[in-house]
Amino acid sequence: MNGFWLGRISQMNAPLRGRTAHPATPRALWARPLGALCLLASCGAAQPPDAGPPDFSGRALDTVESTGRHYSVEVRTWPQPPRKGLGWAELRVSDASGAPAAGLSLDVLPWMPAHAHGTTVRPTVADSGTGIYTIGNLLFFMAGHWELRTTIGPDFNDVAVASFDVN
Ligand SMILES: [Cu+2]
Repeated sequence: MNGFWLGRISQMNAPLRGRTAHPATPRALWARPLGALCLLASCGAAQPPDAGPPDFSGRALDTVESTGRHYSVEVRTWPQPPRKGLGWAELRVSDASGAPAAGLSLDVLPWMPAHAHGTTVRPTVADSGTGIYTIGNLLFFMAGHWELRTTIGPDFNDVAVASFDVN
C-alpha cells in the first residue's frame, strides 16, 4: 500500500519538479513588474481621492487637439490617475501657434461613452489668465472609461475630447 502511494506520488511529482525547475528566469522576470504594481497600489491607497489641494505638477494624462484644430489641450487630473468620486482637472490650452490661450470660455462635460451619460453635477471653471484653467466639481460617479468633452468658446466652439480610465 505504502509502496503504491509513494510510487504514485513520485510519478506525479516528477513532471512537476521538472516544470518548476526550468522556468526560473521567466518567473523572476514577471515577479518584478508584479512587485512594482503592488508598490503603486499601496502608494495610491495612502492618498484619499479628494485629498487637496490639487497637484498638477505631474505629466499630462492626455493631450488632445480640438475639432477645428484651433487649440491643443493638455489634461491633468487630481487625483491622477483619476479615481471614482469628486475630482479636479487642469486644462492647459494653447492656440495653433503654441502660445497659451487665455480668456476662453470653457464648457466642460464629463461623459461616459459606453453608457451614453454625463453627470448631473456641473463642473466649475477657473481661468488663471495664463491659458491654464482649473476645473473643479468633476464627478466621476462610476469606474470605467470616461471622456472630458470641452467646448472652447467664444470664437470657434471647437471641442476637445480627452479620454482616460477612472478606477
Ligand atoms: Cu456609466
